[in-house]
Amino acid sequence: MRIKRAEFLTSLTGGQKLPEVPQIAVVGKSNVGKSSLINCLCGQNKLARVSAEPGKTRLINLYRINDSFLLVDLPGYGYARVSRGMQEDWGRMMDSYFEGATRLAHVLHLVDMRHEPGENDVQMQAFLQHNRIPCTVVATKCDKLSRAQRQKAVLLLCRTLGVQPWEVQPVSSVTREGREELIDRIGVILGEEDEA
Ligand SMILES: Nc1nc2c(ncn2[C@@H]2O[C@H](COP(=O)(O)OP(=O)(O)OP(=O)(O)O)[C@@H](O)[C@H]2O)c(=O)[nH]1
Ligand SMILES: [Mg+2]
Repeated sequence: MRIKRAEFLTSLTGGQKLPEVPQIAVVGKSNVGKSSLINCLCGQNKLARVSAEPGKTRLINLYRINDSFLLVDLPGYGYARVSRGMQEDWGRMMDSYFEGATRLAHVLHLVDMRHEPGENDVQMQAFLQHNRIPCTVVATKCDKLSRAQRQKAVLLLCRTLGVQPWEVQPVSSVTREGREELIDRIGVILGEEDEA
């Protein structure tokens, strides 16, 4: 697959009806690189807003790709400095997204490759597995690790999150490593969705 067209569609706070088109959702801890990955996949650097400050994306942002599917940038979890009220808002937004997303084809679960997954990463992966939501673990910021460190990190991700090595895709939004592989994977997923 090639990403030929990408445009911002709208922001939601949860509860609104979602467009009836296939969706690929991006989840992960705050600051893991979700918005950067969307920009990298789309080959644009200002489509999604990136910030060195965690907690930048606080809404559900929808991007329309090739007029055929949506990339969904979900707000990050685990940002310690938000109030309890905001954490509850986050939970409600996520619940309402997953309940309403009848055309959810796949989730990209982003985890920073440099660190051991945290409790909330484990919980997110368990939620996806429990709800049988097909998922790829995207190991971000791979540019920061050597080849040997990456191998170790992938094994650690598999062990702590309970996934298989082929379900993990290392990427870097800086060097664009792993980008083609991820786009091909999305192409296959959407192709299967078309046939279903
Ligand atoms: N070295 C490196 N830095 C990255 C990469 N991806 C993102 N970053 C940096 O990580 C920081 C956070 O990136 P964002 O894309 O805003 O992260 P996010 O997950 O969307 O964050 P929230 O919206 O706050 O949840 C920024 O400073 C990015 O420049 C990567 O692949 N490699
Ligand atoms: Mg973001």
